[in-house]
Amino acid sequence: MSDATVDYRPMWQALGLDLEAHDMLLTAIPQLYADAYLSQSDRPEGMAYFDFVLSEIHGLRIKELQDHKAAGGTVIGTFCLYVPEEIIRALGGLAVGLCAGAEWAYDQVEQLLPRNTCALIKSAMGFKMGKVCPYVESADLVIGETTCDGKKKAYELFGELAPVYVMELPQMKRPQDMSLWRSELDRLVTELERVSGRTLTLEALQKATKEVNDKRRALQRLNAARAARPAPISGKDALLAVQVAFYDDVPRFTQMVNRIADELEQRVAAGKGVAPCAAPRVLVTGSPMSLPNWKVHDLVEKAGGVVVAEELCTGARYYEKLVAEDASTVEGLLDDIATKYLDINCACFTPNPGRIDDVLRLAGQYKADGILHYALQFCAPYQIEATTVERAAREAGIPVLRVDTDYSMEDVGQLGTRIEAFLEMLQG
Ligand code: BJ8
Repeated sequence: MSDATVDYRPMWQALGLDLEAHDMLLTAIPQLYADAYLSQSDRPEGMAYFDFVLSEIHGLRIKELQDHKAAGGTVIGTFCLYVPEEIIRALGGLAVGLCAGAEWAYDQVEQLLPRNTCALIKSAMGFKMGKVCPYVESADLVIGETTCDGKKKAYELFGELAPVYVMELPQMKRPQDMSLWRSELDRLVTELERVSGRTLTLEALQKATKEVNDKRRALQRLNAARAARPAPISGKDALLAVQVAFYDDVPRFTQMVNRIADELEQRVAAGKGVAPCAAPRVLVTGSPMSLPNWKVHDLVEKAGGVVVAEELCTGARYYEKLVAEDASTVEGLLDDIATKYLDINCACFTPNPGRIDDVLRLAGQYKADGILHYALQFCAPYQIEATTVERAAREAGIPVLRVDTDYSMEDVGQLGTRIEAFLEMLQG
């Protein structure tokens, strides 16, 4: 995962990484990536950018973060879609997603957290405790949020290992919840002003809002092309683009994704796809899939299906909604940011009818033949809400497969068999 011609080890050492353990991580990921990604045929040429980003994700990108800090900026770690990147950027911060998608140092983690904690939380804690994540080690501040009980409580322990600030996220969407949420944005501004030593200005917030909106617009374009039959890009590649959106330089990412979108639009016009027209089309919905978690997409696509959309935080929930750009005061723009973010439909909210609407709408828009509901084991919000999603989808006549899994590879054989049977049923 790094340019062999550049020696990043002094940088990793200065960040306090456990170099031996980190070497093991850097040896494992490229093989997994090659097996899942580089083995695909007919990939869009623009995906070469993402191959490069992945190869440098612990190298060049970390160097960029250090350069940014040396020039007076900050690096802010986040774990949730509700944390507004616009405010972080407007105060000279670079936001980096810290959710992790691989098992690491679970032996240490399980001394702090119960074994039956979701893989996302255990993994994030494991990357920190195992000292293998240069992103968390670069962070001047980690922003948590009161979403699910697991994360909420884990932040208390995480705060013993890194500087953590927790936003209070309401669990309902009534007017009084919006007032609370809006006041939380003011608290966040104060905290980020403290950490950065800067003052929030309208100009900086407008610029950051436009940049982040442009990133989302580029992802909207890329994903809109997936509605075509045949699909012009694999689900795995589209998932990767959103996963990388949480780490990459914003303007560069936007430019590269727009380039891929141009290519996909040409492919659609030419009727060129990555899977046959008859390949069963699957919408995936549920818990987030953080890098390098592409397990379910890989299984679906190796079994002959194609994932055409994700109702996930690493999918449509991330890029579909934009912040209104016309406010002329800081307060007004913060109101618009609050509105956009509270409109995300996470299963941590109750009730959460917007997610059901989103799932059905996306299934129609992307011509999905079936829905795969993916939940991490011990993720109560998504595991329980799966019942509501399944009921609504069946009423709409859309077949559903429920998959509860984790980051291990132990269930791959059994999952593969279930997915193959589901795809056969969709074709029959
Ligand atoms: S907006 S989905 S990123 S809270 S998988 S830790 S919910 S037990 S990550 Fe999430 Fe924000 Fe919602 Fe998205 Fe808990 Fe479930 Fe684990 Fe989860």
